[in-house]
Amino acid sequence: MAKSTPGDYDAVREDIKALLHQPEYDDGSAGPVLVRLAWHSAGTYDAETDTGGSNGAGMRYEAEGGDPANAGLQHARVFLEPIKAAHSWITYADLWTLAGVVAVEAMGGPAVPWQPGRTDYVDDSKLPPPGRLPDGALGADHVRAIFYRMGFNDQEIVALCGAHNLGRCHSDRSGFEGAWVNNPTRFSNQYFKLLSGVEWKEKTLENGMRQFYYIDEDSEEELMMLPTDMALWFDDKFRPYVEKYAKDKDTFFADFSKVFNKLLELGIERDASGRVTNTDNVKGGYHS
Ligand code: DDH
Repeated sequence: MAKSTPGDYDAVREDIKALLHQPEYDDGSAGPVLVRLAWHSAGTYDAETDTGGSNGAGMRYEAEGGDPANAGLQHARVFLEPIKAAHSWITYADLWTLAGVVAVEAMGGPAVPWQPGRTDYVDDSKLPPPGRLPDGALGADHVRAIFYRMGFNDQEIVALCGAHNLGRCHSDRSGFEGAWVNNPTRFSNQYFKLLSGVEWKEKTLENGMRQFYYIDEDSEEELMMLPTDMALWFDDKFRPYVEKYAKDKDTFFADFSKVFNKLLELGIERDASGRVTNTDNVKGGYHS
């Protein structure tokens, strides 16, 4: 990996793309876990107190990284270490969010607008407490409570959850098991087609976790949904968006692009030129 001049984000993008192919890992791609890293780095945001969010890359520290919801994301961070080593000028907070955006597009998804400028300063007073991320075992009320806290509406919640077209659950990480779709390294609207189009049955895993399953007729592969995924289908206000995205891939892609960018911008303040203005408000913070 060649070193780059500060600000050469295209060089970083190229190196992220080159590391996505990981024959020994999961379904052969680092993409899904990188998307999850980007989401979890940002999804701690609380609009009311203006705490959490991707600024600060707090997951490097035990207080946030040790949240059980973040189990397994060390794989994503380790994948990105050679990139940080080659392009040492980029902040972790920018690298993690950029990697998610690059992965979505490289796996066939939409281009997502991405702006740099996040800081790695950790403001202790803004560190999110554990428990800010959603719990897959719960229902629609919980999903709304989590995403309304970040400032999203019902349509945006459904669009964001379409990311479960990617990757899989690991019993040693979340306790859930399996992939949502047949081709979990290809971004599409298949998740919504399955959610709305087939019959899901409930089962309890040996570890006591409850999830939903469907045996795909062609591949005979068992696919899964979390209780929170099913909640999008069972809930009268979420369901119309599931139906819309199942029918209309282009609208899903356009909406996902917008809302993934919004997620990654939570808590980032910018001036008219796009420069981040809240990188130095380090109250009792420390520099990494
Ligand atoms: Fe998710 N997610 N997610 N998710 N998520 C898991 C995996 C992945 C929930 C729970 C889980 C989003 C929303 C929710 C991705 C992206 C996104 C796993 C499995 C659980 C559990 C973890 C493991 O065992 O390895 C819940 C609950 C919600 C919710 O909305 C209520 C959102 C919004 C995104 C996003 O990116 C915008 C991705 C990608 C994965 C696959 C990771 C992998 O390693 O593969």
